Amino acid sequence: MTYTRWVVPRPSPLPRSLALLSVWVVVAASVVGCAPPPDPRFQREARSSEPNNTFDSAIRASFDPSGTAYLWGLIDLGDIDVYDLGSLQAGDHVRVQLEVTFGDLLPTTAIFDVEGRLFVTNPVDTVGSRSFEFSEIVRHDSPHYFLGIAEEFGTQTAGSYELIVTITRDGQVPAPRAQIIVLDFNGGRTVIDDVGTFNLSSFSATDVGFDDEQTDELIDIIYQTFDENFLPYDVVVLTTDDQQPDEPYSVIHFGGRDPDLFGISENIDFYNRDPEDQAIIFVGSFVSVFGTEPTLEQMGVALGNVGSHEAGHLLGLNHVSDPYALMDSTHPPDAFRENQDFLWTRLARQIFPIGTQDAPLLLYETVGTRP
Ligand SMILES: [Ca+2]
Ligand SMILES: [Ca+2]
Ligand SMILES: [Ca+2]
Ligand SMILES: [Ca+2]
Ligand SMILES: [Zn+2]
Repeated sequence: MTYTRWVVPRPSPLPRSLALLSVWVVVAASVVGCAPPPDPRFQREARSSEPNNTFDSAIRASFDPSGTAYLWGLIDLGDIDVYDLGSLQAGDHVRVQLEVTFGDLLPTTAIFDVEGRLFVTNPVDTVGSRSFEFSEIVRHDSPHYFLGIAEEFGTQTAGSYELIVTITRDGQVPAPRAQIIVLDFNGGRTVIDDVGTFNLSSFSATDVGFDDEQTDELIDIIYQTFDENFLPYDVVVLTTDDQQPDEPYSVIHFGGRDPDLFGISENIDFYNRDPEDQAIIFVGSFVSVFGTEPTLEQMGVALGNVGSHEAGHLLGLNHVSDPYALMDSTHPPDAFRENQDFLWTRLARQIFPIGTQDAPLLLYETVGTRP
């Protein structure tokens, strides 16, 4: 899976609206006519339950005594179904099993707290799947958690689903764990799991249109930008000039070029299960992409911010839509040569059509605060 921060063209939301009703009728009729009736255990989303497209209009999921809810519903083009899972406490374990039972629906799911802040989504390796499961441990108490289902962004698919949500109570909350991140400017053969093998040249300021003598100054600006972005969090930022740490560490490589990408990360590693994952910043992609020619300082800030963005993915953060946020994926490149930070702001529509991501909270829950 590749995660980029290239500007993604956004289709106009208007033309689809006319098609909605007819597609609903076709899918609904087909489900009634052809699909087997849902298992009687499943709580059926009735037409009268719609719109249930927001946290405020969520359908209350009913759980059996063992803590399992069986939910059945229909996603029409542009539809979102939101279920209220009720109150969850830190340490509760939530397991989601989703299966598309009819239609061409490519589903995506996300769970949010009462403030609409993202808790977890289905993992990136389930993108394009019609059946998947995932689980996660709740990090903070909330009187309501909400589970949303929608079509994957831009797929224009629809269908019915069966959703089984199982909650196991009274578990342990994993303690936040510090993370070391090494900024690697040396180049060389770089193997990134599930992504590919790259032969990167060692970093030079000439890669981004400056003089070779400015390389050390540029690296210093990149380091300072990166370190400033992670200042509140227990993330130790090193470069390949530092002694190689004994503990596990993640690596952000700076080198190479790619026709479509500024950077690529191994994963969106929710709650940082893997402390040894990697990302690449394709420095050659930063030439001739800005509205005006950047200064050396602006180029260093842009490289440091995009490096921080990829590191954010390696710590579990998703894309948002906000030019001041490091995890932004929807604004032109000029945004990331200015100061950006990890912010609580709205999710990119590509991730989920409603809700926010509180990046500072997720980072505190994942790596903790810097001592
Ligand atoms: Ca629905
Ligand atoms: Ca709905
Ligand atoms: Ca990681
Ligand atoms: Ca910043
Ligand atoms: Zn990204």
